[in-house]
Amino acid sequence: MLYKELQGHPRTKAMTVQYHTPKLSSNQCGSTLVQTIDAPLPLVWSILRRFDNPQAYKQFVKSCRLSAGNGGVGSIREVVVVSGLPAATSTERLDELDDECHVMMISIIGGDHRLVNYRSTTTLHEISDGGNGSGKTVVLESYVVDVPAGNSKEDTCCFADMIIACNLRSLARLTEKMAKF
Ligand code: A8S
Repeated sequence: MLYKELQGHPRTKAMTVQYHTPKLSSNQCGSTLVQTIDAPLPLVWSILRRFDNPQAYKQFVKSCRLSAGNGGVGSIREVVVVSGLPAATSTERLDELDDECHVMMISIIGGDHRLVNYRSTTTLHEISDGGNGSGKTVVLESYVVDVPAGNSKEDTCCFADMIIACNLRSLARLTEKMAKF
């Protein structure tokens, strides 16, 4: 319902076409996830934009340190993931961070896991509150990734979707709690 409303919004429509219509080659898969958050966009952006601190809301991240840059575009982070996943580490680069349009793009460039050539784009969209400061935010996150040899597109996307959905729900829980204070 909210997403439908948003899609009708000209600016969001343009951003959806520009950022969330990935071109897939035959050995790739991808999808777009949506999360509505009952917290104002500036608050959600302040948490999301911290490339150096994904563990603020990503529950599968055990630790993270920057190996290049200071959190701006071109920075590289070394992520260690919690145990129990088919992965241990991930090396990720910040490709775009647009504080005006609220666009963040990340590439996974290495690490010990199966999501090769993973690239994601996350954008935030404000649902207007009529000026009383109680605005909501819609998060759109899309990604493209290579399908590993011996895996199906469905299984690969199902795995990535599960992680992203957890991340977005956790971002919602955190910022909704912060918004109450
Ligand atoms: C993100 C998105 C994803 C992260 C995946 C899909 C990952 O960090 C985890 C398990 C893996 O097998 C791959 O925005 C990788 O974080 C939790 C280590 C990359």
